[in-house]
Amino acid sequence: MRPFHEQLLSESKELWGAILHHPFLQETASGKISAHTFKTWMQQDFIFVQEAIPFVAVLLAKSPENLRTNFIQILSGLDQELGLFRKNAQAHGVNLDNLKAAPTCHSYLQFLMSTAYNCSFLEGFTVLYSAEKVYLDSWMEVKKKLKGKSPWEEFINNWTSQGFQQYVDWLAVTLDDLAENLPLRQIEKLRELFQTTGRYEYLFWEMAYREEKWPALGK
Ligand code: MP5
Repeated sequence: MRPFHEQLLSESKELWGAILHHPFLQETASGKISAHTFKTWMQQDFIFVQEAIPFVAVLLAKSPENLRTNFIQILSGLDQELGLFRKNAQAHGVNLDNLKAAPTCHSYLQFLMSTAYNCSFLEGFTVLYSAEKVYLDSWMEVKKKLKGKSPWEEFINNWTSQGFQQYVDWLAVTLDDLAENLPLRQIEKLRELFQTTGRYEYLFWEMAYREEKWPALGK
């Protein structure tokens, strides 16, 4: 039988295609993306990575003992990634203080935290795999189509590095192991969470590209 993570990906082909063809990624690769739009993503993703720390920490608390070391490493990686954002923000004059999550970023983070707290470890793990796989594939697409030198190179390199690819491969095979012999009802729940996460990822590029904002209706 096909590994579970491959089944998930093959069921999400259309969604993945839409993500990879998103103008945010295509224009980042071609160099057409406006600096303002890219900086909007930078700010929102900084918030996302900051809040991914408690998400992963709750998964760590629920994780089987043999996976704890991996989760400690994931947490440390996230902390280092915040440094990458701070360094690039300074270089490009981007403010990272007192940011407010835009509506999509806000709901995606609510979804992550509610999955971490209210669902099983495996359900949270599936969400983590989906989010990381989207980032690997998205930035790989940018790298593949890249024309010339990009001012956003450090971000492209971060999510296309060998270390990141190995980490996402590890998530995939670990998910396959954990999902083995699971009752169909539970498999269905994992499928749904995988897809929902992928849809939020699509919306995240949309949010950045359209520079989504809360309506200005008073405080
Ligand atoms: C990731 C991210 C990847 N930074 N932002 C979104 C919206 N989705 C996925 O996570 P990480 O922890 O930066 O590798």
